[in-house]
Amino acid sequence: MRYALTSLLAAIVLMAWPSRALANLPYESMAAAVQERMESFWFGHRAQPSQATRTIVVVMQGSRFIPANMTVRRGETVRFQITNRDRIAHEFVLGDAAEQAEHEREMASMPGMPMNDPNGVTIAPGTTGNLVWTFTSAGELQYACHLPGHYEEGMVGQLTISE
Ligand SMILES: [Cu+2]
Repeated sequence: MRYALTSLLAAIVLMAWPSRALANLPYESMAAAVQERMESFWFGHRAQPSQATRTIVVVMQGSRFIPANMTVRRGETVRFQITNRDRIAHEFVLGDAAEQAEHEREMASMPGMPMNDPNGVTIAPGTTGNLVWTFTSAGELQYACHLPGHYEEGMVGQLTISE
């Protein structure tokens, strides 16, 4: 299912791209470029820790995010340093309302599936993890956990990307 979706996305990306841009690329470069495109979202893309210009500390406790809302600026590369103080795992997934709804559906249909989406991390109980993200457009996002029941019970925060 995921493979079929990935292939479909690759086809769409290739169709949407000016063909001249791809004509002279060796296969490996083309594959890497397509992969990079697919891992981009309207609000940005994953980045390397060394590129971060700011760290935001996030705590997961009682199946809630602390803080419950935050603001970043367009163009910033932020390292979210996320500590899970609970005895169960939690996710930190970036996305707009549509992306969160999609992730919620995926998790409901495949419970226990390990996260492999570039826009999120799973944090094991009692540990700290990182997600480094470059925000490329202004808008409204959420950060959310999609373990069964968590999102609907309020494990979601509001993130504003300002100009
Ligand atoms: Cu959770």
